Amino acid sequence: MEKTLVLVKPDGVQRGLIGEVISRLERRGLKLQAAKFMQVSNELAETHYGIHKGKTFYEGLIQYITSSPVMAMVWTGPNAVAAVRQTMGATRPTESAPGSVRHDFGLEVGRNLTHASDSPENGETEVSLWFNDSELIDWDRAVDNWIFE
Ligand code: IDP
Ligand code: MG
Repeated sequence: MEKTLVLVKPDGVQRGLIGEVISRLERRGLKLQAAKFMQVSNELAETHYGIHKGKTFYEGLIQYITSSPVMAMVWTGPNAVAAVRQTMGATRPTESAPGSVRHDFGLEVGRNLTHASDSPENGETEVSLWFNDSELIDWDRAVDNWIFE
């Protein structure tokens, strides 16, 4: 089943939105596999956002993600990547769909509250960057058959 890395970024943590984000993902039917509250190192930030190196917002992005703790999580489910990106909304809050997290809580792209992997391949890569295999819990959820076809 697809996996996706979700981060509640420092602004989401500071604003008390960890529970809100988890609640939306649980309500949707996605399944939690791992979670940790952590301070992101410069090294991890630079690896995670390596694709953006050289862009105008890169330095600010590294500063943002390392400025305060994040809640890092792995969520799984059918089409987990697309489902979570949809729940989070478009990168720019003013372009995100009403009802999405970035729409409902955000205004600026540089304070857009969450991260979610953008493809199944990047989901795998990001999950292994942020979590050890031993931290991923493969568990049976009683309602799985009522959510997963
Ligand atoms: P994503 O988080 O929706 O996948 P990306 O394009 O991968 O968006 O950008 C990574 C992160 O970099 C965004 O979530 C946002 O925090 C930040 N970012 C992207 N574009 C800008 C910008 O133009 N100004 C400031 N920050 C930006
Ligand atoms: Mg991205």
